[in-house]
Amino acid sequence: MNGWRPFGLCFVLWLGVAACAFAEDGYDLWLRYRPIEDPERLEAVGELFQGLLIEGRSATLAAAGEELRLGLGGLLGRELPPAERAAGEGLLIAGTPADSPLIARLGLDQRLAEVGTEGFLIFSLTVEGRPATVIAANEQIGVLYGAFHLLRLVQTGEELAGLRIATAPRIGIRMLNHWDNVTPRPSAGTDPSGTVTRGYAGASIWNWDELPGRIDPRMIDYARANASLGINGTTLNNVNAEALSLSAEYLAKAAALANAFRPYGIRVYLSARFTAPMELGGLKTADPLDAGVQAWWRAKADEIYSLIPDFGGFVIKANSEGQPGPEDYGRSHVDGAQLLADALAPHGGVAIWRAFVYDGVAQGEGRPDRITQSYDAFKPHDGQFRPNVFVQVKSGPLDFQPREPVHPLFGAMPRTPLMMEFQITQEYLGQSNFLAYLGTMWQEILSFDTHARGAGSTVGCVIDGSLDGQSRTGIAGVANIGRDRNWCGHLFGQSNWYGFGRLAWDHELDSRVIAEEWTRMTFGNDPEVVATVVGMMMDSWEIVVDTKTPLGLPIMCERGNHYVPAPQIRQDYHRATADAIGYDRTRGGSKAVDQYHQPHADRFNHLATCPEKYLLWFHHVSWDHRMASGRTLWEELCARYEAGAEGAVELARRWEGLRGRIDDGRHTEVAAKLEVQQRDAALWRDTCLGYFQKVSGRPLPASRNRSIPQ
Ligand code: GCW
Repeated sequence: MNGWRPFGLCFVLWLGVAACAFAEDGYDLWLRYRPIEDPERLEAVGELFQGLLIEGRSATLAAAGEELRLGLGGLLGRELPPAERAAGEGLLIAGTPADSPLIARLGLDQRLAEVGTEGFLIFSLTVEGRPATVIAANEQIGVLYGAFHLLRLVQTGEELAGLRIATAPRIGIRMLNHWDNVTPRPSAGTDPSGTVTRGYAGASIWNWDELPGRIDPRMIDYARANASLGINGTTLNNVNAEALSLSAEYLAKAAALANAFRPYGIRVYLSARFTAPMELGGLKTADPLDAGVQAWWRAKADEIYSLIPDFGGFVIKANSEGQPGPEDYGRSHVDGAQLLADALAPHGGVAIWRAFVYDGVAQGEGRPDRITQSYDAFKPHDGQFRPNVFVQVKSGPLDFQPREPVHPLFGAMPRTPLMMEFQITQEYLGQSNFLAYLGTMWQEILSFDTHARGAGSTVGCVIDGSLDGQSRTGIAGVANIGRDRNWCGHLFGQSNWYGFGRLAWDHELDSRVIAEEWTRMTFGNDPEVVATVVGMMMDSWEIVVDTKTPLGLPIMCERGNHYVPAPQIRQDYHRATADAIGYDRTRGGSKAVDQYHQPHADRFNHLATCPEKYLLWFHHVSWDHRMASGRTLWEELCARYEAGAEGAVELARRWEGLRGRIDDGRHTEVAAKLEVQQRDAALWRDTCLGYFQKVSGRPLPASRNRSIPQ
C-alpha cells in the first residue's frame, strides 16, 4: 500500500509537467516555435543552423539575435550557439554592411539597393568553405524582419536550401489603430485599465496606470508580433479622442511605450482631439485659423518630439459622429488638416485625416444617402492638402459591413495620398464569437480594379502610390487586440491581425497562402489539420456575410450593440416593403453609382449587370425578381440566411473532426466559440427571415421545417 504513493505522486507530477509543456492558450500567437516533428526535416534544418553570427550592436540587432535563438532553439530543441562555438558547419549570418564586415565583403550593394530601408535579402551561399544562410539588409530593422521571415520558412516547412529571397514592403506606413480609451474605468482599482471601443478581447493592453515606470513584458511580445509582420506603426488611442492623451502626464507614458517599441521598428502615433487647445490649453477657441490655436499645436508638437523623437503623427476624426472639428468654426477639413500638418511638419510627422464623415446617424426618407457623403466631402479637396497629410479612407463607403463595395474615393483623389483603413476587429462580423477570416475580404478589396486610370487601377495600386505616383503611402487596421490571454478573444481572430500585417507588406499576397502560413505556424504542419483549417478559414467570411448581410444588405443590427439582429429598426437601410427590398442608389435614386468610374458606374446602375453580391446595396428590387440561380429574390434571400446558419454548423463539424490532432486547450476553446456561432447564426436567420416574411407576405420555403418565431 505504501509503495504506490511516491509513484503515484511522481506520475501526477509528471503528468502536470507534460501538460504544462504542451498546454497552449494562444498567448504565443504564430510565434510558438514548437519542435519540428519530422526527424528528417529536423536533421536537415539542424545542419543548416549550427551557429549564429550577428556582427554589430544595437537594440534592434539584439532583438533579431534573441528571436533567432528563441525561435530556432525551440524549433530545433537545442541551443543555437554563437558561430565560434558551432558544433558543425552550417552558419546563420545576419546583419547590415555597415555593422558587419563579413556582410560588407559579400558585395551585395546592387541587390540591397532593390530592397530599400525596410526590406531584406535571405540567401544561401558558401562562406569561407562553410554552408551559410545570410540575412542581409540596408538597415537594422530589415535584419529583424528578415529574421522573422526565416523563422516563418522554418515553421511552415518550406525548403531552406538554395534560398534567394529579396523582399521589401510596398506600402510605407503599416499600422494598427487602437480604439483604446485612455480614461481609466470608473471601477479603477479593481480594473484600472481603459476600455476598448469595439474591442471584444478584454480591456486595453496599455497599462496606463503603471506607465511610464513599468513596461509590461506583454508590450515586448506585442512589438515582436507586429515586427514579425512588418507592422511599423501603432496609434495608441481611440479616434474618438480624449484631450488627456496629449497631456504631459500621458505623453510621458506614450514615450515609455515608444521607447519599448523602437527597437522593433514601431513608431507611436496618437489620435488628436481637435479641441485639445481649449481643454488642455484653456484657449477660448480651437479655430484652425486662429494664431493662438496654431501656436498651441506647434508647441504641443515640439513637446511631443522632445519626448518621442520619432513620433509618427496624429490621426484625426473630425466632424464625425459628434467629434469636434474645423467645421464647428466654419472652416473646412483642409483647414483642419493643415493646422496639425504644419505643427508636425518641422519634425517630419504626418497628419492622418479620416474621411469617415456623414451628417448624423439617421437615414430617413428625404435625407441624403449616408454612403455618398464621404466622397462628396473630400473629393473636391483633392490637391489642396499639405504634403504631409494623408486622407484615411475606410475600405467601404458605409461602415465596415461584412461586405461593401469598395469606397469610391479610391482612385478619385489622384493628388492626395490615401491611406486604407481596414477593420480587423469584427464589429459587424460576429465580434469575438464568430470565426471570420478576413484575408479573403481584404483581397477582394485590394484587388478591386477601380478603372480610375483605365484597366489595372486596383485599390492596391492606389494605396501603394504606384497609380498616381504618390511617394507617401499607408495602410491602417483597427486592432482586435485586448488583454485576453489569447490577445484577440477568438483564437482565429489572430489570423486577422496576421493577415492584415502580411497584406500591408505585400497587398498582392494571396489570402489562401496567408491562411496556410498562419495555420501552420499556429497549429503545426499536420496535413489534415492544415487542409481542414485553411478550408474553414477560406469559407468563413462568406458564411458570415450570408448570416448577417446577404446580397448587399447593410447594417441589420441593433443601434448600439452591433452583434444582435434587428432588421425591424433598420428600414432606412434595407427599405423592405410588401413589394420589394433594397436601397435605390441608381441614377433614379441616390445616384451613388456615379461616384464610381466606368464601367462600374453603368454596371452597378443596371439591375441586369449589377453583381448579385451588391444587389440590394444599389437596387430596390421586387421580391419576385429572378436571380441567377433561378430562384426568386425572396427564395434566394431565404437560401442565403439558411446558408449562413448551416455554414456555422458545418464549421463546427469540420473543427470537431480535428479533435485529438490539436491540443485540447485550444481545440476546446474554439469549439465553444463555434457553438455560440451556431446558436447566434440561427438567431440571425430566424429573426431576419421572420421579419422579412411578415413584410413581404411571402411564404417561407418548404425546405424549412422549423417554425420561425413571429
Ligand atoms: O464603426 C463605427 C463604430 C464607432 C467608431 C466609428 C469610427 C470609433 O461603430 O464606434 O468610432 O465607426 O470609425 O469612427
